[in-house]
Amino acid sequence: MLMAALLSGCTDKVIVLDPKGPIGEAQKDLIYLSTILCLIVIVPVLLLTAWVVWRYRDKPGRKAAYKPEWEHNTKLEIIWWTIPILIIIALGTVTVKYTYALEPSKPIESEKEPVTIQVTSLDWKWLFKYPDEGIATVNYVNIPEDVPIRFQLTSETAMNSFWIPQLGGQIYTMSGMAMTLYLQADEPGTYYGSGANFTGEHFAKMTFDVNAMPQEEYDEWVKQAKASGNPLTEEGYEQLKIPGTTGTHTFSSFPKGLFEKVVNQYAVGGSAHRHHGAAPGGESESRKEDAGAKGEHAHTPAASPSPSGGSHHAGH
Ligand SMILES: [Cu+2]
Repeated sequence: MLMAALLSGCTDKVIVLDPKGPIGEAQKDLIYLSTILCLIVIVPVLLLTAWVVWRYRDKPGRKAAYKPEWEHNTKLEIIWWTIPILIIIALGTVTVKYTYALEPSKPIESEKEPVTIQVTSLDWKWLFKYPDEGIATVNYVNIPEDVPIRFQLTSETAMNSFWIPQLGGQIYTMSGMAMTLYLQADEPGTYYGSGANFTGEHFAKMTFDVNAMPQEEYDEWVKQAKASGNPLTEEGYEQLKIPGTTGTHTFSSFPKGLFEKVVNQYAVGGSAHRHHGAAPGGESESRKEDAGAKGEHAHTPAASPSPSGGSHHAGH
């Protein structure tokens, strides 16, 4: 609960427990379930601790038997082994089930086609690129409601963490690799987004609004953004890379392949491999159709001598 209180940030609501999408909803259920299972242990233990200390305290004229050699009681052993084993089995089952169900790169079931948004964390701003629409934004992101959003994420600089608490859990943005995260907003609204990983001086200013809106409104916004005549150029991107803060921006276009270029910038000869965040049950098949597939996960050759190299992932 203290955690929950801390996660609420500056609002009066605990936003993590007020989800507005299917992923956040499922994660809320998991938070409640595991909290309840833990409370089954914690509450009796704390109460018994206080009671035992009081009940068996030393006092003048005590008549309790003195049994320093006592060591075994079958009935007690059965009680305090069975209950934890059952709780661990329940907690384990639930966790495994949700871990697979909520795999970040697993597409959200929907009859609507997902919208792809490429996210890049910079010092200290967020760049969002819409490869299908050909537009880009800085420090805010508009999405259609009730449509799965496929976020592809990387970092131009230090590792950061992309988090929209009301839509779902955080995922890291890392330089030299791309992660995939599916989220969806079930209702229109403005949701708080943030960089949840300390990245230096103006880290606290790396917040952004996620505006979920009806499809027609979204389409209208895309049209307006395209017509705004404010392209993000190569030079413009170089400017964005300079550490500093900035407001929100809307770009009518962006350099083609910029996301892939950022992801592959440390890979010599563009040799890249991918596997992080692969959907359960077949990383290669299900990922092939991903846009920017080559950038899905690249490591520097120094760390990864062959594209299929095995052990270089220890540590993340
Ligand atoms: Cu990796």
